[in-house]
Amino acid sequence: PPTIYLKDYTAPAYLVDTVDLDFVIATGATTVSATLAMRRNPAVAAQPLVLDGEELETLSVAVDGEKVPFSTTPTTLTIADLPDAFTLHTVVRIDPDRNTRLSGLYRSKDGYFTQCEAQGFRRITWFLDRPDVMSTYTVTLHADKATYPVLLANGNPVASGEEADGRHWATWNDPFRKPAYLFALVAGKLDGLFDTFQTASGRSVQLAIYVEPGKLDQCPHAMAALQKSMKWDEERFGLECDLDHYMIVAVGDFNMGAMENKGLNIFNTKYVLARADVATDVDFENIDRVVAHEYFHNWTGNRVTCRDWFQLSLKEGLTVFRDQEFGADLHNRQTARIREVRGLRAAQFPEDAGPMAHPIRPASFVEINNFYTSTVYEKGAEVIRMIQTLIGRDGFRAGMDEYFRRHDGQAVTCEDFVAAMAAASGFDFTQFMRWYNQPGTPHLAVDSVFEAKTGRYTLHIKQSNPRASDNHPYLIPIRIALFDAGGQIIAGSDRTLLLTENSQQFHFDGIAAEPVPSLLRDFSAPVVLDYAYTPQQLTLLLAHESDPFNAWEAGQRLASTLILDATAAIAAGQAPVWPASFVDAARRLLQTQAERGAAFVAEALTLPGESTLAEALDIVDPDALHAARNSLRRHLAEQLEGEFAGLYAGLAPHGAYTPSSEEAGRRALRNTCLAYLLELNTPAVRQLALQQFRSADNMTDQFAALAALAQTECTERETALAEFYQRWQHEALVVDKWLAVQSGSRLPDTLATVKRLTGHPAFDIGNPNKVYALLRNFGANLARFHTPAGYAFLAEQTQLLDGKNPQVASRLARCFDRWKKFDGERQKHARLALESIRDHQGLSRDVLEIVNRALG
Ligand code: HT7
Ligand code: ZN
Repeated sequence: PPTIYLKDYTAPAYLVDTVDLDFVIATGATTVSATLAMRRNPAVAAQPLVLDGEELETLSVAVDGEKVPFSTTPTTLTIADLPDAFTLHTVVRIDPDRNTRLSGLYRSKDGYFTQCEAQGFRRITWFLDRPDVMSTYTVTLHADKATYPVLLANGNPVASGEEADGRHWATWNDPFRKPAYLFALVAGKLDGLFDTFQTASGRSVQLAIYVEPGKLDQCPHAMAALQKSMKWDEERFGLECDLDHYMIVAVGDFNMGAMENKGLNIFNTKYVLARADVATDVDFENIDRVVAHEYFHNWTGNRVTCRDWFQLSLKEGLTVFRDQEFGADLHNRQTARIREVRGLRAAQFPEDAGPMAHPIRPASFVEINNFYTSTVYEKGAEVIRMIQTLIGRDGFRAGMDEYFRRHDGQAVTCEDFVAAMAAASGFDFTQFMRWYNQPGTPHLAVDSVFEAKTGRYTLHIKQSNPRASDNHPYLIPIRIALFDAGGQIIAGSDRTLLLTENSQQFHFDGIAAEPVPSLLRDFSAPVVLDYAYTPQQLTLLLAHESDPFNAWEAGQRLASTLILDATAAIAAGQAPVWPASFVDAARRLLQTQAERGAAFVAEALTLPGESTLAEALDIVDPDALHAARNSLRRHLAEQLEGEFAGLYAGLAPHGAYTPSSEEAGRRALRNTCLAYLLELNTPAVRQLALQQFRSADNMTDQFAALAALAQTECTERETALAEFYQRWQHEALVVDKWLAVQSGSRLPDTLATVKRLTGHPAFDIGNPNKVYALLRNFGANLARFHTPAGYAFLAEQTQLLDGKNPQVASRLARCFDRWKKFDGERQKHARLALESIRDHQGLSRDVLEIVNRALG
């Protein structure tokens, strides 16, 4: 398959001013008539019109009412000799009932839905399917009234009526110019929750959330999240909703999380449906974030969109940053930042160190769907965050204002965004652009020297990025403070250093005694930082650092060093050694719950994950790493049993469940204590867990008990798993949890369990949520996946899935990304598995790109 390069971008040869679409929806075939008002782009040399299409059966093509000669390939329709302006009319037949890719128009349980980003619109009709072609749309849907009573499209309802044979129709008009990827329609049997939002300028926006019949009681949280997002965007960024109607539709079959179609968002049910008994605290919080994310796209993505798909991070990085800020304001800023960085290290850092490494603005791709990545989204958000750090909150707000002043209604590039920030702040971002153009995580090596005689403390910082194409330096903001031996910040030492050279020194004068540096506070840049901290220095920071992120970071560094040393010891046949000082630090942490907050303590007690730890090793022995981490957990449980048990009892719920961040923090810490206690595997603790599982009035506590039991071989585990399925088998999202808890288990027979579950009625390879819960979650299970049989199994499943849904199959194939980090024997089997995928007949370009890169 061809590679597409950013450097080859050219403006479209034709523009589409208006689009009129007529959908006749019927089982087995849908007919789409398109009327496009088109003209040549005066800025581009004359050339034939080449439209994009995929799996379309062309019934007719006419220009200005006359049939014209045209030629087609499976993916193009070409017409030569066109006037400067004309009306193109095409009629195609499509088959949404057999569209298992879930891209374009497809059928799900309760009706028909669309997903057009990135290039799904071409699966609906012939079009210039690229984000820099923007048009206004009028859409009419016809369908059977009893089966599909709800007919929706972008914009405002214009008219509706009845037709023969029990059918009905509705016409919608979207007054905003938009690219085709923001098009949406829905025809289904759905229940709706309705509300309104009064904007700052006094306009009333009609809000609606449509869900599967019977699920209305799981919608109020998403509706509240939407209203909060709308208010927040007015207050923080002065951005008001421009729509009369804002609709969210939830669908159970969806490749990703949600989609920001103009005025008609389509969501994975996972990010809409919530009720205390079926959704966890994390689900509630994720819903807040995703609802906000899609709403925020209305400005950052829809009003100002991307010129081309290489600019994806222009909208995604910025919108993730905005949803992170919203989440931090709504919940707990301290733990929000910790979780963001934990996620970045678990997914983005490995991506940036592996075969799929790419800049946040890639220079090339084979399949754009493969670039909806953690790098484009999460690292992209870190880059935006650094811009705010460099010019301050007010400067950033002024930059946003300038961005909209310059580019409202346009399709633009990342340079345009940064230029607006530069114009508003006067900051020179020339060197900063390296963050957009280079792959890889920069490494910082920091040394310090203290001269008692002069009272000068010097930090020497060297930066490097072996993945970059050259060794030019990045501009890196490094927040720092110096601590004295008593744990106080030394006055004036709290500042942001700007690292601009490959090697640079920073001096601090008037320092009385050697300080402890707290580097990269609040994780001010997405880098790996090496400094030879002593355990005593880290213990001091863990206890005293007022920046919660760096306090947490100190604990993570302490634990990482111990686990990595123990991994080497176990691999060499020795027993791990756990210093008493670490246990003491953990004990003190448990005692500070009241001052520091339960949520923070829960985060601080959570050891770094295995995939994050693996990144620090050249060759990973997953069994030794797994044994080392488990051994430390068990050691903490043994040493702190009384403390864990006391806190568990002390944090017992008082009153009915609320998803508030305060209460969620208490539950998180209590459940962390329970999970540690279960490491002791005593009958009493197992009964305690089973009792919590059975008596909990909310999914957070019920699932936490199940998840902890799932890590331990015992009858209580099997009882809880059986009862859970029995009770929740009709709640699809809860069944996903049941699958995930088993595929993520550390039990030695997990692969056999996962294989068995692929044949269970609860599993459906056609449903992305089920694939992610069972198969991809297994692929993230370091010790259980990285075996010859694990590789062979996921290779087989990837091939099977590719025939149905290449986008989801290629996400599954990403489980192999880090295969070269494992020993020779494992590598041999991983290579065979990857080659078997590559050689599979008819493999999609989605999976081929991933596998070729992995093998490359
Ligand atoms: N902008 C949306 C991207 C998306 C998507 C992309 C490819 C295939 C399916 C998809 N569903 C949604 C999601 C977002 O970032 O808001
Ligand atoms: Zn997005």
